[in-house]
Amino acid sequence: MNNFPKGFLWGGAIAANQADGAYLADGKGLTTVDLLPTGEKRWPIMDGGLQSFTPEPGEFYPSHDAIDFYHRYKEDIALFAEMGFKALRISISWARIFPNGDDEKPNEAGLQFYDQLFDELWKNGIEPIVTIAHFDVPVHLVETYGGWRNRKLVHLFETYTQTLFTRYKEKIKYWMTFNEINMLLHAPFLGAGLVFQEGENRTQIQYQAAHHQLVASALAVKACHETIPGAQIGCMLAAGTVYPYSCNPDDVFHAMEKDRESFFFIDVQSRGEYPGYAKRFFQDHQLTIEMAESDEELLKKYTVDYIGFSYYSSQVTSTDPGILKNTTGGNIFASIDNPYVEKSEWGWIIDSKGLRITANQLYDRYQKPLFVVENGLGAVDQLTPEGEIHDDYRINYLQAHIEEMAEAIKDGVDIIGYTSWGPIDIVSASTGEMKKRYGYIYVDRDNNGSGTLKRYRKKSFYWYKQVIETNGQKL
Ligand code: BGP
Repeated sequence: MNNFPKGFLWGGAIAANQADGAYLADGKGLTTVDLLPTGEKRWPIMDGGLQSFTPEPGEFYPSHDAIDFYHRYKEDIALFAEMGFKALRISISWARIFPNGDDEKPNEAGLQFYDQLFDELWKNGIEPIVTIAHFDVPVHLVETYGGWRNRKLVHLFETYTQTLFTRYKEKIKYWMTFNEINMLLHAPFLGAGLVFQEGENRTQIQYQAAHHQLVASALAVKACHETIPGAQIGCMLAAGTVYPYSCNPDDVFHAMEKDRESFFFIDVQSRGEYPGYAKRFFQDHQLTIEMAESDEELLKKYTVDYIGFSYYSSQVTSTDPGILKNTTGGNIFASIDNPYVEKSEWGWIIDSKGLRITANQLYDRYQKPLFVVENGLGAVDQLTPEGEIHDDYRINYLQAHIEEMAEAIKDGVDIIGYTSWGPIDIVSASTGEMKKRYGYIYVDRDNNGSGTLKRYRKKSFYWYKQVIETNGQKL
């Protein structure tokens, strides 16, 4: 018997830049993700390495239309409601509210869009969970201030968050500050609007930008608690425990260091101070983080209420260069092959037990409620002539992960909800592709932007409906 608590928040998670489209509608400004084409240029830009964004003929920008959730959200919410969703995690696009990021006044049309979206969700009995920043920084802030390397963004973000809390205080209880805050280290343009110039010390800039986001996050916690009594505001980590390749103590220590590279952010957001190992890292690498006088106090005082995290895979690491060279799986979840588990078509390790391990690790470390806000399998789906999709592989993945989440709950871990990633097919963040699908709902759109955008229920749609109906008893 699984023992998911009563009121467990079953649902799904999407992000504005991957679902909405309508990229310049109703006064929205351009964001960083709007500059990411599919194809070979995508990764160098996400990595902060490309300084020219001039489009080349024939380049395709998937975020510009995405799946047009902006205009079709009512139809999509009806489908989520049919599955029995208790919660939908969405993100607000900063540039819909402040088109340039530093405008004097917010864009009323943008604010109204979210009012309508939240009302529609509540009408359907679905609790909206809001991520305040999910990868899309207004381009103007990158061009004018250099993105999050500049402290000015802390204050601009404060204005943005305060605007949201004031406007939506009656509608939103669960907030999250920065999606996968540690992604700033792996995809700095995506995570923090960073573009590096020749010869710059990347690491220095990344940790300075991280400090700014950490302070901005603490200020958001403060404003949220002051504005909305009873609201919960969390952080969000791209989690996934790192295994040592061998029991060689060097490998074990290295795996711990890799884990800490991510935990660093949550140590600050949840425990309220820079950990000793980070201070040592800064010293060893001659990094100096500029802080304002009040920063340490702010970080200490305004820690998060819960820990949101995404879990897609675990990783394996080693200190042996001969073994390390067997690393595959792209830039974000690159890992040495793990012979005990399978891999996805994109080379991401599929390790359901890793979710139980990760959840236990996070709970041991922070002793705060956890929220699994992303999990899922990116796969290629085939639409049959009858309009069906037999995605048993997806069901198997999710089933195994939900089972391990149930085990973690039995271990005593406090988990408040599960919003699987991309309940409706959306644009892939890492590749910009449509063919990497996560949904219970298929969207007729291909990698080049063709397709009717029609929605189809996959086999997993009916499966997940039953999971929710039985509160996880029937998997
Ligand atoms: C996380 C992001 C999401 C999402 C997911 C799946 O890193 O928070 O935005 O897209 O990964 O990744 P992908 O779309 O690259 O398969």
